[in-house]
Amino acid sequence: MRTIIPFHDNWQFLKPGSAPVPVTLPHTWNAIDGQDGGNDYWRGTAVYTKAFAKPELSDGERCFIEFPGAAMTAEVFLNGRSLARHEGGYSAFRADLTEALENENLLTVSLDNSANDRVYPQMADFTFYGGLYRGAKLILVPAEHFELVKDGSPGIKITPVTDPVRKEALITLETWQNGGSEVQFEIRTEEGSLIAKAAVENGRASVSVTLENVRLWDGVDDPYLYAATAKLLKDGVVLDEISSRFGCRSFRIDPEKGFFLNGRSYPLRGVSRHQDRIGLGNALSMKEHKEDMEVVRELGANTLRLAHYQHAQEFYDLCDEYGVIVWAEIPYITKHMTNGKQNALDQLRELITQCYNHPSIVCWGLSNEISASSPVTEELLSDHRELNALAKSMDKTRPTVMAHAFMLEKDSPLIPIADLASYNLYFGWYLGELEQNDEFFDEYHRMFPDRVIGFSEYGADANTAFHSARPEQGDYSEEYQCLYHEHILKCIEARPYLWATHVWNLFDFAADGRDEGGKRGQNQKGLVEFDHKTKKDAFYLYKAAWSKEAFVHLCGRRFVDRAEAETEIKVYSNCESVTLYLDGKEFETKSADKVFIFKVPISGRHEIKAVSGNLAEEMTIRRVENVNPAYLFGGAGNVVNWFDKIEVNPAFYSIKDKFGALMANSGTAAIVGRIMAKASASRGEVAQSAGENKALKQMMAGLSFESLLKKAGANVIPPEQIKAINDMLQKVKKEE
Ligand code: GCB
Repeated sequence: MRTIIPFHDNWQFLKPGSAPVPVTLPHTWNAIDGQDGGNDYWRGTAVYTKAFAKPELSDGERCFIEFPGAAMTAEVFLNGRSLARHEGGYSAFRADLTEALENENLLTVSLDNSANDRVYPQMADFTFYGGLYRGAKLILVPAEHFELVKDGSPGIKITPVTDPVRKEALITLETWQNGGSEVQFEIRTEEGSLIAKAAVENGRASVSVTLENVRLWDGVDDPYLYAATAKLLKDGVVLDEISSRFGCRSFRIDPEKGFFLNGRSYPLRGVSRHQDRIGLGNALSMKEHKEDMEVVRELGANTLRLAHYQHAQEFYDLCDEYGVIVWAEIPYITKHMTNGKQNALDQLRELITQCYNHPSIVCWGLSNEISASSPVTEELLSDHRELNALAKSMDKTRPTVMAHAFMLEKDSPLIPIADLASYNLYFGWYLGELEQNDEFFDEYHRMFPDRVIGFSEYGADANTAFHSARPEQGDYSEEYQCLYHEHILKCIEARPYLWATHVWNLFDFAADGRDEGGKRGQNQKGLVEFDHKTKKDAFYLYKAAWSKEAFVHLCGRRFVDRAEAETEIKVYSNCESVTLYLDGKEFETKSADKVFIFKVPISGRHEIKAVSGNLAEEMTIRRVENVNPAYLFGGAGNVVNWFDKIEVNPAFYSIKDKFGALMANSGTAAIVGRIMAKASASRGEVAQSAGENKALKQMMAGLSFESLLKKAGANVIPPEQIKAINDMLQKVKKEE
């Protein structure tokens, strides 16, 4: 039988040029500098060491070490002997320490998160934290044991094929081992136990059993989990034992009607998650995982895209337990690397091997926005074909998927390589108008009615310090984020063919290359702030759409100072009607679908209360003379009003002209080019490199320079500078 020994304490961490410090795992060395902006977090090779006494091993027992996540490239030494090397910071691996063990031991793990051209990710909009951020454990096993090393395998693979109508499932159980003669499988059901035995042949054992009267794993409504155990036997003696949970469910995806779970329509509506948190980096423990899941449950989402890499097993376990359907993926992202093919294949093989038994996972993501800064070449296509074939060879039960960048042509040969497609669209935030999201999907669906299409990312940044009575794209206000999501939610609800939709993102997360919207080092598209606690107003819009728990939420609680004689009070609720009270007196009752808007005259300080049945929320607002400058991104001056004041002579160039026209004139191209480079720099290196994308350039050419400037935001290009740019452009005469 095996013994698991947690191995988190008494490590020493050594970064070149610094003295060693004692650390407890999980640990990352970028918890602070990876979140504070500047794209200057330390990336290099650091070393973790741990001294330990030889664990007691009897009768040829072996000692393995497991690292559930070691970022990014790891080499493990015991007493100076190199025992394992692993490339990829998000999947687990194990090493057999036995042969190198002495009475007193020094374990050394050398970790490297520096830039290279081989290991994904190398370019992406998130911080590539380095460290032993998911802890470590020792596993002591008998000489003959279930597989531990190959691709970080759990040793057991469980494939349920479920017929939800007949309430029957054929369960195939397989194990791999280096010895023993027979494996005894046991499935615990509500009625008792089902036991089946299989002989070990060439290191593998396998049985298939039928479960009758099966209780389904039925999404958030009833995510019932079965437990299976495998015992490795020799001459009737149990040598090793492992177990895993599994769920019995079936699903299909229809290009017209979307996702079906266990035979019923089950539209997948949810959010994406990154694995980090302010102050902690990615060194999370079970406490943080559970807190994150509680937020998902409050929201009422029934799906999570666990982006952009393999997440912790603990988190997939929580998804299994709460019935949240998962899109799992590897970090083959943004930029294709000629030398990265093997690593992409390795990371996919490990993802599928390690995560196969989770009923929550329904698809394997091959790549994300890979065309954002790479042309779609034959090499890129062929890498995707190989990844797809690998996934198919390992898993006959789940489709493959890719998340595409909006500038990827709808008829690109990349799209049909995977079974499913989804697009990341940011019309209404980075550029373009909100309606373009609707148009985009309608056109795709018209062009390819037989293809499955989904909405893998959409979002708008919001800083809860910023507020506006006239919210505008690019102002980072909570109110614009609300308007943005109100539009997209309608877009989604009107398009049941979208097989899955995922808000980008549930939480603000670290992207050290970013410096925008009043915060350095963060992507602020979260519905919840980076503390994972402060919920932005837009959170409650989705809660109103998805949660069954009745509530009323008053928007604008942080928007205390109102400069208008009549202010808008918005309530998000899943109740049918909401009554607003002004200073204790009933003001108005409205019926609406999720979004209740009241126009309230104000003069001084007012108590606002929203009530539905016995649910109520209160807040205070007050009338002020001028807009509170602290509410405005960029501080002084309302950017929006400011733009309206610019007057131009149409015979000369101006910011009102199309970006393409300004770039076509050598006199204006230099001025405009420099400004756009500055704007994209504030959004990190992904935006900078995407700026080179041909399709993106074409799309931008058709937009007015003014609209691009607005989107860039006042912090990056202040109003005075825009005025100066316009003055310069106005000196260049247009040709007849
Ligand atoms: C994307 C990427 C994601 C970014 C997001 C953004 O398309 O897939 O990693 O964080 O856009 O916010 O720009």
